[in-house]
Amino acid sequence: ATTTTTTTNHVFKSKLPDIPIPNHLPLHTYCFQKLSEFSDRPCLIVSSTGKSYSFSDTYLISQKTGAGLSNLGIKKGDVIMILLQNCAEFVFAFMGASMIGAVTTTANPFYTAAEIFKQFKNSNAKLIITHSQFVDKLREAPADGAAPDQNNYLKLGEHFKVVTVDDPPENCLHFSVISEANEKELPEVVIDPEDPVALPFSSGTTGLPKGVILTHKSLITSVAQQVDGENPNLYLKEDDVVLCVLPLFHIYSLNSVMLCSLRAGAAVLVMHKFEIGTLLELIQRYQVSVAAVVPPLVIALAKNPMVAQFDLSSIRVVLSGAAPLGKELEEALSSRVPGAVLGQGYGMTEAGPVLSMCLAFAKEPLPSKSGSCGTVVRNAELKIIDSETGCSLGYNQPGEICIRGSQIMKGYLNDAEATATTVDKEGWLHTGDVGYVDDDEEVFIVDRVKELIKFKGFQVPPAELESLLVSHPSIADAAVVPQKDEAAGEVPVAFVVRSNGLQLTEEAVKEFIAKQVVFYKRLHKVYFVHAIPKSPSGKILRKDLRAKLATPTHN
Ligand code: 4UW
Repeated sequence: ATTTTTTTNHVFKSKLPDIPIPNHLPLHTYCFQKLSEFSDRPCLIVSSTGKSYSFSDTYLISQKTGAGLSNLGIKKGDVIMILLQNCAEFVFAFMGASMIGAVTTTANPFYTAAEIFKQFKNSNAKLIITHSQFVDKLREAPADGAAPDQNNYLKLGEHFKVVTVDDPPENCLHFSVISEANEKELPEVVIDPEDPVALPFSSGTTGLPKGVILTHKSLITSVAQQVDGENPNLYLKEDDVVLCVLPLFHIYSLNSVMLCSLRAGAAVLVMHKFEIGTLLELIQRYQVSVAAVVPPLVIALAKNPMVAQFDLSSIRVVLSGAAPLGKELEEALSSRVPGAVLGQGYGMTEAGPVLSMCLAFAKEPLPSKSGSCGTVVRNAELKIIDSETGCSLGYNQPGEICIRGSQIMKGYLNDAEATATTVDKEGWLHTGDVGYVDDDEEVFIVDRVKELIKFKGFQVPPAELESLLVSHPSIADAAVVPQKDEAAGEVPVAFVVRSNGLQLTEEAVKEFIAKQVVFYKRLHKVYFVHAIPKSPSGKILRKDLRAKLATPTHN
């Protein structure tokens, strides 16, 4: 049934009652608040070695790491960069930094040197924690985007420190230097709930990646919205084993896997990288009960023939998010894990990140429909606005999704303008996603009006690729848009205007980009055109280009 009434101020709330949230605490205090209830239970299980850390181990090593960071000169408000694949040290470093009031910016270790240093400089980080295999990229990085010259380099060991979790190469320190410090030397710091603790990067609705300031208050609120209360929305138990295969450098895994499990007392099975055979074997061996996944992983679990050889019956919850999950896929997966509840969460880095979560995951579960992204989290408000009028819409009417609550970001780092266009004066965060809320309060996402391209849930900011493209001497203008793709959801493709004749080939353009960006930002197709369609104000008409891709005659 479609309701057509337009309510001028329709605000959607969770079906679960609001709860008290102790968001006056520092994040680490909140996460380890119930430590005594499960101090000897496994907290982190490292799948590659089988090593397990209890909650008290994890707490103690985090304290030591905090003290160690402080010994290296990291102070309250300083930023460290975690450039790690999933490992226990990620957790120790993040929590240790929180304990001394420092801020963690997380980045993908497969980024190119240019991508890493852009974020490193932008966030004014002081130290990088990584694996030795990535250190070569970190040597002699140009101090700005300009052409390198002798006086223009940041030198490893001189201008910044590098800590490796394995054998340290020259001029690097081993992680034990920080993690084996004396926890009694942990400096006493006063942390305000509004102090930043995490600084993930996101391009948001437009432009280049920006630092998203998430405070102690934001992250506590978001975790509590998921796992706190008599009837938690995402019910995690002490005997749960939560799969951590999604990268912790992305906010989804950082928040909904790591922080939520720490708070709730569930064990986290840390997987260094994704490989389907290993994953299946580990699920069986460690009796994984909660699997946080993204749609490409759902494809693997639903379709890979190897799945039949393993016992996946321990899985009781499959949580998918970060990109749209098709109904057919959801149903295909259900037949593989018939005992599990399947559902989605909907997140956005800037939203702290969770906006909505499937209520079938609750302690007292409520029914949910296939294709829905769940219901808005508790202690928050969601509205759907008409993009033309800005008025809020009622049930079943699609419009831009907006969210308000203590969990959302404080703002973008050093970018008041982008902050003001994303979070309005009344505190509503505008997501750039188009969706509606149905009669049962379930959120359905139908489109994206922002520029962002998502490759397997990873962010691909078109503006970043466009600025690289126009830096090519033979390119006059360029636009990058998403093209639908079965395996990745979306892939970036470019429309390019050549500046001097026809010499420049598609291959050359692809290669030019490929050597400057991480694998998932590579162009899958280049279309040469005479002009890029633009609005009178000079904005690329992305909708027109997307429409062009949908028709067979666009070349
Ligand atoms: N369906 C369709 C979805 C969905 C979606 C996100 O990289 P970011 O900034 O952030 C994320 C965070 C995802 C997330 C965090 C915590 C969590 O519990 C959870 O539930 C499983 C998911 O992806 O990208 C944000 C953009 O990604 C799209 C949407 O466009 C959003 O603005 N997106 N989730 N379920 N699209």
